[in-house]
Amino acid sequence: MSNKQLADIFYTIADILEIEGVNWKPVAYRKAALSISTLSGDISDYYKNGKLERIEGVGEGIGKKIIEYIKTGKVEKYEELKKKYPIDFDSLRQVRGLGPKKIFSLYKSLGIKNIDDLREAVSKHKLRELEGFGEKTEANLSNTLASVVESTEKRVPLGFMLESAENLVSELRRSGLFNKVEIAGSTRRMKETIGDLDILATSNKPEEAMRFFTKMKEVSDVLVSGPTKTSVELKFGLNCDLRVVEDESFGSAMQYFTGNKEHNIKLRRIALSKGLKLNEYGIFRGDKKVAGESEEGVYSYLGLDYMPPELREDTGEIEAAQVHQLPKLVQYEEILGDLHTHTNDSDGADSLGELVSEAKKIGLKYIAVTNHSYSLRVSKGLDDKRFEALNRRIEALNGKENFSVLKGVELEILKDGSLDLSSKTLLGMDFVIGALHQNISNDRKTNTDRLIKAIESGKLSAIAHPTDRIIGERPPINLDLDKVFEACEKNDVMLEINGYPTRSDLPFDLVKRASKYRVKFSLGSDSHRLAHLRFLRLATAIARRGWLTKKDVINTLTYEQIIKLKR
Ligand code: DGT
Ligand code: CA
Ligand code: CA
Repeated sequence: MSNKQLADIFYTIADILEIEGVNWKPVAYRKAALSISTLSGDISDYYKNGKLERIEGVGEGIGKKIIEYIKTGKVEKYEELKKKYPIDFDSLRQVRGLGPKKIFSLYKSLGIKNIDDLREAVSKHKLRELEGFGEKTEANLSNTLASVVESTEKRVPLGFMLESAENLVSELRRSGLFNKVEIAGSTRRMKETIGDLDILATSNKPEEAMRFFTKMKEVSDVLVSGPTKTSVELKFGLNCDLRVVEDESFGSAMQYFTGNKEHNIKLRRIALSKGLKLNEYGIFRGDKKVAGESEEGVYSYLGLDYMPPELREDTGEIEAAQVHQLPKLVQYEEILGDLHTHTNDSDGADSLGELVSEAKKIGLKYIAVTNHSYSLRVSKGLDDKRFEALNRRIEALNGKENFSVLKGVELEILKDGSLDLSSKTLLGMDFVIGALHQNISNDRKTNTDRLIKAIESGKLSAIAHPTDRIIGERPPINLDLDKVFEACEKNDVMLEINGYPTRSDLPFDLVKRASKYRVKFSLGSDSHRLAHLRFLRLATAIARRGWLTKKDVINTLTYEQIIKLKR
């Protein structure tokens, strides 16, 4: 029983209701499913604390289904619908270009129930004869299928877990049973998704300390228990390894258990080439330990500059550290504002006033309010007139108490590459993020041309979540990214790094690739409720993982500097 399973049940109910032509309900189920899959705590705890209705999109009807699931492990309506439609929607939904109706028509005509059936049908060229498919669609599907994420690997987006992980560490520290407690592993590297949580500690009372850990309220099950390593399952849907090491090895243990594996292997090779041995206990010359207490000491003994955890992915950081050429990464504290947020004027949960006061509270100097434009009907997009009114409200707020708001929009790029609002409205905006959300083709050239036409319009500040992938849900759009980056360079259009956990888009490797062009990056949380503003930190992490420096990221500029940027 988990948040994800329940969310999948609701997504499937939505898909089936859509096939049956039911109005509105599919949207409601999808909204609830999205909220549930992004909760930071266990859904049953929300129920126990009487907080179900506080979850966005959960009203009375859906609330009842959640309670039914918590009590019985099942949702009767789902079981009924599944009997009528024995289709694996969870996997087929991940294939870009396949909506519920297409999935159903594949089932009706070819008996396709899951990804394997679909792969087989595509390889036997059975789709080209079907109405609404054809040879080109078949070829595109064949490409898309190759990149569908295998759902067997259970990884969770870092952003949904980070705060819970940090709270857990704080609690361990407060117990007084540890000398040091630190997060290691992929979480310390701020990797976009994490497989499990690794925590390192030192303690004078390891047995008592481990006992404290296994009894914590966040722990649902103890998998392995010992004085140096204990593994548990956490209620928020993640396994966690806690290792207790000696104080004098803490630095090498941090180095080793932060990884990643490839980075570690390369370091060990360097150690060997210098006649040294490197492991999680230290660096050794023969039997003599020569480093290991601090992580800096480990790197410097190997002749390497210290590198921030975000860089440790073996993508050139070790070679750069050998010749003192590591980039000076943009710092978390240098980010002054958030350049992608929504209010309840479109599909956000909170009002402009609430969003602004929360942003101030967490120390930001400005935000861009970037609600959806008219054509994104599911998100209550605004037309020219409503933007006009909203912008007047923003102007009235502006400049008070050392805080500023940019008039912005997350603008639909229409099917033919034209823009969704009038030139007049767009000229009145401070920050325009162009986005592809609808009518995405499987054809690379079609998508690329469409996006480039918008980039060349001279009206965009940035491209929102450029690949449009959703982790665990759908692969990136089929795009010629180098052409897109080149067009951005030529037309002075920025690339967004969207920190919303399931987006994390651009991903870090593409950030690094894009930075070879003369382009700037804008960071945004894509916040749809107050608590989401914290995802800006995840966008900064991706910028750092993509080797960006202060001058690459425009959120390091002041409000006055940003509104002066030419567009
Ligand atoms: P994850 O949990 O899949 O998100 O990724 P990590 O990087 O946290 O990996 P995990 O939890 O398996 O291991 C924690 C760290 O331990 C990893 O970052 C590097 C180190 N490590 C794990 N396996 C190996 C290995 O076979 N060789 C070396 N040298 N280091 C390893
Ligand atoms: Ca891990
Ligand atoms: Ca681990």
